[in-house]
Amino acid sequence: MSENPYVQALVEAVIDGDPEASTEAAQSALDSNVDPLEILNEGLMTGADEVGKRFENGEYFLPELMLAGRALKAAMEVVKPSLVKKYEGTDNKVKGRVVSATIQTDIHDIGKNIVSSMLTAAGYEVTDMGVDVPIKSIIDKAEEIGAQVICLSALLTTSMPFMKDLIETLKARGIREKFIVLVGGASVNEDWAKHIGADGTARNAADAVKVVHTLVSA
Ligand code: B12
Repeated sequence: MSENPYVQALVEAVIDGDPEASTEAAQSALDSNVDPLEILNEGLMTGADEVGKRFENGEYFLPELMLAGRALKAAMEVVKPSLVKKYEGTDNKVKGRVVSATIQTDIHDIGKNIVSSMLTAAGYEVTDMGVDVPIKSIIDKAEEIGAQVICLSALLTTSMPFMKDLIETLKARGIREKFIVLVGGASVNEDWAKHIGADGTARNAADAVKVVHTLVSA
């Protein structure tokens, strides 16, 4: 838990589903020189996890989840430029091509968007296909643009199996080895990544960039 009062205020603003308060808290945290990664990991994600818990407990319902989504998006707009700046390379060389998407049946995009933005800043050419993207479209796009990496996001236990289906489809088409497949999202962990035969996962966008760097340069 962050000691910074603005980061704590951000957590509260997300829990309250208040976009104005989350924007203000995120800006104040940046103005007081809090690392944007701390704002993301300990402000936005801590708030999101608490909202998730309350939803599971039956204390919150869909309207509260939607408001939390708005508060998260609003704060992310404020933090994104600083986060992205942190990852901007010094050269303009493209380090690799990435296809990123939230997998079919899932519309959560806040985490996926920040992963895409940070990979772009770090020098990758990212084709972000959006949300609820059918696995066939993701594979076709990856082939079309000659991607080295496929980044899949899923936040629902019901959408996560489509990650496995995508990998199985790559195998069936005999093209599994052409792509590094990374999976992520709140419910995804190392065990799941291993279980479905993915090449890796990461708990947050900063680690996602590190994993991509490591695997692409291996
Ligand atoms: C906001 C929210 C919503 C918003 C989403 C708005 C939007 N535009 O994205 C709305 C209201 C639309 C929504 C809808 C639903 N939601 Co919702 N939602 C959330 C909530 C509270 C926050 C998600 C979020 O944005 N987090 C903040 C971001 C920054 O974090 P993140 O997404 O995890 O991303 C980070 C990492 O995971 C990682 N990462 C993400 N993607 C990737 C990809 C790769 C390749 C890598 C390496 C890393 C990586 O990096 C990111 C940045 O650091 C979560 C709770 C939670 N703990 O996350 C529930 C949650 C995901 N939702 C849940 C549910 C149940 C639903 C609904 C089914 C509710 C309903 N009854 O309708 C619907 C499903 C809609 C659908 N078909 O997808 C459950 C899922 C439970 C489960 N295990 O299946 C959760 C976990 C809440 C809970 N605990 O019950 N939701």
